[in-house]
Amino acid sequence: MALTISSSPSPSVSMGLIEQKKGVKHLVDNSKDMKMLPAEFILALPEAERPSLAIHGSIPVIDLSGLNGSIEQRLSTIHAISSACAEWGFFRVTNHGIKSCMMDEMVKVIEEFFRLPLEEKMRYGSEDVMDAVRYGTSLNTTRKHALHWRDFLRHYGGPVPHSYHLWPDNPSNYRDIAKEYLKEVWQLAVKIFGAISEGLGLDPNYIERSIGEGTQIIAANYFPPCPEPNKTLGLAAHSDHGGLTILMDNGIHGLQIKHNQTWFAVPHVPGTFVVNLGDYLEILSNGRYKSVEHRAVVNAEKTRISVAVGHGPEMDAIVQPADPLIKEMSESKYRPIVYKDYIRGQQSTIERRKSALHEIMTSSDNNIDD
Ligand SMILES: O=C(O)CCC(=O)C(=O)O
Repeated sequence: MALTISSSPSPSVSMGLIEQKKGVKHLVDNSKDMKMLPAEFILALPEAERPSLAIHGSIPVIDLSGLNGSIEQRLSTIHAISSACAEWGFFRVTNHGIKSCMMDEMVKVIEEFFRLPLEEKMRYGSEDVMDAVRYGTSLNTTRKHALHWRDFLRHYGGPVPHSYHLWPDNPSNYRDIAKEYLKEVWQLAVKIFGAISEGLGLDPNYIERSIGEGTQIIAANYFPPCPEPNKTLGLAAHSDHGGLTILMDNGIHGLQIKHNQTWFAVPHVPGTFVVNLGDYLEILSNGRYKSVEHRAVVNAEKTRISVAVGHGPEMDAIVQPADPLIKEMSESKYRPIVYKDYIRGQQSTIERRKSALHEIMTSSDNNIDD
């Protein structure tokens, strides 16, 4: 079907639902002279929330080699992680043990996937947020709200990836590369979970035990160049539902995080990962640590690719604060909820931000997040 996008500078250009579902890469590839953003993508962003107004800042940097060093180095690294979790909810890790060539290979195969013909990617098209493998676009195309300038591929991973046989088989090396990458990233998450457990005064294996078999979800995001990047977003402000997300990108800037009510642009640093806390850790820590709102902005010149891997408990786990922390604070600040119900609720909200988390808070006083 022909696109209804016109190159005329009319603010009313708009797309049909079928065209929307084909995604933004398809849209850009088929509208060479697009000067204006189609109306569906224009987000009502308050002036202070405009992507270009973010402050350039730096998040804490943690050298993870300290966790394998002397007792003093280990304790000082745990202390640094604990402070970063309490103050920022975001930090960058260096000396994490994953080779740069493996990171590069993963980004490359993701890029090859998105460059496949649309019909090939559409084999994985799905709007059910719980499906094992999903290719899609925006945040939720079934809802009547402004679209986001992003296509994505998502699937489960895990130390023993049960859905491996469903992962994309084109590019032909995708499964092998993703399996190896996700295994290493899982081990990294477990290592950081251990340090966070200790920093919370819990047994070092506390979080690892709480997640059981665990859930690992990869979200590979593709953000093509956008004609009016200041009017839309690649991904709206949201917190992640899991415990820890481990993120890298292809070197093109785009991640912004909300800290002290201000948007900060997080620069790309080659060979490092950006790690952030999700809602599961806010709940488990009984609010001592906060999950942090973040978003992806787009740009007019270059395609950005980001690869976010989230780690949380197994789907049927009951998510609730750790017992020792409830005792310490004499209250539980969050109502228990089954993890998969939490995900379903969070993924179907229109106003993402931290609205799903606010729903399970026991006191409205807790709604101040950062
Ligand atoms: O692209 C980014 O930097 C952020 C990605 C992200 O937040 C997500 O996939 O949930």
